[in-house]
Amino acid sequence: MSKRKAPQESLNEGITDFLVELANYEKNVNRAIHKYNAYRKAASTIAKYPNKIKSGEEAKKLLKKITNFLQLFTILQDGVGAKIAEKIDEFLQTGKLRKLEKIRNDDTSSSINFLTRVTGIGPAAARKFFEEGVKTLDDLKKVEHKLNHHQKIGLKYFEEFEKRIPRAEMEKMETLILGELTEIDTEYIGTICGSYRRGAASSGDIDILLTHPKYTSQTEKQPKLLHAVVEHLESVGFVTDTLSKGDTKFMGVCQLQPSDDDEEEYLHRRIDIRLIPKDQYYCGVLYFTGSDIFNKNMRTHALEKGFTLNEYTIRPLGVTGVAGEPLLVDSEKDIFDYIQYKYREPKDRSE
Ligand code: DCT
Ligand code: MG
Repeated sequence: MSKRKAPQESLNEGITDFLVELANYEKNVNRAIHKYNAYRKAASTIAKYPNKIKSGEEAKKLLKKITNFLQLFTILQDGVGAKIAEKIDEFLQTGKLRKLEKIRNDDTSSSINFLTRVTGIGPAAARKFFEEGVKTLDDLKKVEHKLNHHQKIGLKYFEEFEKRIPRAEMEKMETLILGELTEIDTEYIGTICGSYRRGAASSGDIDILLTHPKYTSQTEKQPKLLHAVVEHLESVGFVTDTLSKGDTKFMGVCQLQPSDDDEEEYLHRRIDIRLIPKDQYYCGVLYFTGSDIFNKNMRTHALEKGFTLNEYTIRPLGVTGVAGEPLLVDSEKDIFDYIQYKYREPKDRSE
């Protein structure tokens, strides 16, 4: 999962920027995940609005209109709905937000927020480091012995991981990875998911899903299918570091080797590879294509239709609310069909 989201371009960029900044503050500093979701949802709804918003009231109507009952409940419960409208008014009238100015000037908030930008440092670790007096990159370097392996790599490549990956580079990596897969075993199926699959101009990281017809949820675990790929990608010099390597999930670092006509070296990039049983592959592809907001909306719709959907399976819910056996899925479209949701191409799944 990438840490730095691409800014949303819209007529209301000022508003969506401050909503995203508030969202990150709620997640990283307050660990208030519902508030984070409510702010993200508001930002993404406003980003899609084709007019320039002139008042908080206008935004409030917009949020109400598009928000379905379950999400509205979340927003009201957190008291964010009305407060977002107030903030938009303040921003439109004064060009800034006192709450954000305060957060930015507050040593605790700004330090914790900063530390969470290092991969491997979540909100809890960031607070712990802060309480030990560690606030900056230099501070982290001084206490390197206190970092775990993942955090050490995060620190080592901090500047590189902050940079988003241009689509042209993502395309090169896709060609390389899919080509190497067939070198190992022609039966591998791989998909680069995440924002790249949604057609984004840049991506925060590379999210690869992998399956093989010989591996299903009924067979034994087959970690070798994953490890063979990782080792091969290491041997060709593409995978450079490992953050963690389990039976079904590899998290690491990769880098393209420059070809003769490349002027510059490529940066180190975050890469995740997940091995998924074939019968669960399309639920996985759907989930890891996202966006996270699209996934939330689709899951809510599934529930309304009496199904429970996650990254592994779609299952019908009985009258008592108990989930039944997983349904057969052979494409993403099958999942949309089960819940009577109009099929959306990956490029139309930003929310
Ligand atoms: N995902 C999700 N819910 C989350 C996090 C992730 O549903 N809380 C899914 C949707 C996207 C996918 O996993 C990959 O996550 P990211 O890499 O964080 O998102 P992205 O859309 O690929 O964005 P980026 O370009 O920043 O990597
Ligand atoms: Mg991604």
